[in-house]
Amino acid sequence: MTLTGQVISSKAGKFSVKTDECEIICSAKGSLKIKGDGICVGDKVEVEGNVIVSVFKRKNRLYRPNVSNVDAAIIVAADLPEPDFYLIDKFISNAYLDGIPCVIAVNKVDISTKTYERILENYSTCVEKIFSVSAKTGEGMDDLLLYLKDKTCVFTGQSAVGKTSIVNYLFNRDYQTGEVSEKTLKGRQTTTSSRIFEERGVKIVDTPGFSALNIDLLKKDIPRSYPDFERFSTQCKFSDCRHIGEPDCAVKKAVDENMIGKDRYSRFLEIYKNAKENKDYGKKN
Ligand SMILES: Nc1nc2c(ncn2[C@@H]2O[C@H](COP(=O)(O)OP(=O)(O)O)[C@@H](O)[C@H]2O)c(=O)[nH]1
Ligand SMILES: [Mg+2]
Ligand SMILES: [Zn+2]
Repeated sequence: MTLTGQVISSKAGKFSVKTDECEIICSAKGSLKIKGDGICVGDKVEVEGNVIVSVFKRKNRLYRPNVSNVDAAIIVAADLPEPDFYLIDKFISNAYLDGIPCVIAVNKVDISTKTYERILENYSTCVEKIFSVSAKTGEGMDDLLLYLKDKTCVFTGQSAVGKTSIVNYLFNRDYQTGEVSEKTLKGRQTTTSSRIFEERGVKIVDTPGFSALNIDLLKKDIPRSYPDFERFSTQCKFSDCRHIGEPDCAVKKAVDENMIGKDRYSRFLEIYKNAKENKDYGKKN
């Protein structure tokens, strides 16, 4: 008998597949594993016994983190650990290239709203929406929940910003969370693999999040990976303008006229300068 379901988590070559009736731990048919793209959390699959025998065509696929069939990515940020704007920039670019809309949820606003204000300044024109929330007090959660309703959203962001805490709050659960180390002020990685949680029409993919090491873009892709540059870049003199100093660059002009943030643009130049020419990283987690 063949069942259909969705991969809700994966670990060490085993996949949890949720069907209408039950959850089955599966392995994958050999030919699926070697097909290059593999199987990822979010995939809709066909199962025979305990074996995934086929993967349905994906609506989309995000590589960092590795998930498919999502409606949006929620970037979670907070005061602590301090936000890394380079990471957020790169994440937005990656998602944009993969065709996935982004929103930002600034968590821990019970401590301070400083990060929320900085995120508003930097990203208002880059993402669909910016929420201010607290998993501790529940502030802002109604608005976030309204957005999440009837969607599948992947939560991403630095460790310890509170991704799992938000899932716990929304679903009234008690999944394991981590601490921000007092010594390094960096987060500990508590969530070690991605997993889909589902309740009342809300599907959230909780992930271990990203770090500087596992999110990178190719140099050639960067100039067209900025959603907020798009409405200007069509007017650049050269259709392949990289916006790094070419004549009659409409993006640079927009920066001079404060239509694009100066900080966002200077980080863009830095990211471009440091990007790799060639793909020497694997497209997996
Ligand atoms: N003050 C405050 N602390 C929070 C909030 N959300 C999470 N935390 C704390 O931040 C730490 C990391 O949370 P966790 O959910 O594991 O972060 P994750 O790594 O992004 O999943 C934990 O100690 C939480 O108690 C919040 O809204 N306010
Ligand atoms: Mg977590
Ligand atoms: Zn340009």
